[in-house]
Amino acid sequence: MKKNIDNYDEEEIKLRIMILGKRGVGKTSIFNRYLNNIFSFSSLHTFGMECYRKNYTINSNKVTFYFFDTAGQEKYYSKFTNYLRNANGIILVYDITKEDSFEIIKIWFDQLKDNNNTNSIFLLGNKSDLNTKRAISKEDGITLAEELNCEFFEVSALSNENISEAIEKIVDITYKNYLKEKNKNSIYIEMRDHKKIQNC
Ligand SMILES: Nc1nc2c(ncn2[C@@H]2O[C@H](COP(=O)(O)OP(=O)(O)OP(=O)(O)O)[C@@H](O)[C@H]2O)c(=O)[nH]1
Ligand SMILES: [Mg+2]
Repeated sequence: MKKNIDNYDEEEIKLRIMILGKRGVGKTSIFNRYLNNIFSFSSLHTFGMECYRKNYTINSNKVTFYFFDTAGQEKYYSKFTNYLRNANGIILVYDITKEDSFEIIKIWFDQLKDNNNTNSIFLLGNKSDLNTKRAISKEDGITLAEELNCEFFEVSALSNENISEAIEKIVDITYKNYLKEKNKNSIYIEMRDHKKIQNC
């Protein structure tokens, strides 16, 4: 069977996506809606981290995605550093009715960049159903996403607006970026090997 650069079978591509955001912005609800099509007004706070798995077939390749749902409570943040380093994609979520959840995104983005050089970073404004209580305009979301150079989506776990569209685009982009990175690495290895032979 054909092996990829990490010596895994081609079929065994496994990618990790982490979701981060302040307490109560709706991280767990977004995954619950996407993976199980359920929503609860009494969603419980996440403790530490939970992981969900979903299999995809993308361009005839089998890809398993692991979604890491993190707790928004600050005492857990330091524990995520190692996971962040290994994440292939990162989703930053804010609540469109809570200014503080939006303000903190930029700070987290800068910290993220110290731990992970992935280009697969996404910005999600959740609770778009609460339009009358909106504190962050859609334009502000778009502007921040442009500044951070990432894709932006407004979603609602409650009404299911844009949930699967956003997550599936995130999955697709993360996979494509992973392939780009992998190809870059194999070209580098080929060039290195070539040089070695020349020097012999
Ligand atoms: N109106 C509305 N409420 C939402 C939406 N998504 C989540 N909620 C509510 O917001 C609250 C928090 O949702 P969670 O999904 O538990 O939030 P979380 O980000 O996982 O919170 P932590 O695990 O504590 O970090 C719950 O009461 C949800 O019912 C949404 O799209 N619209
Ligand atoms: Mg949660």
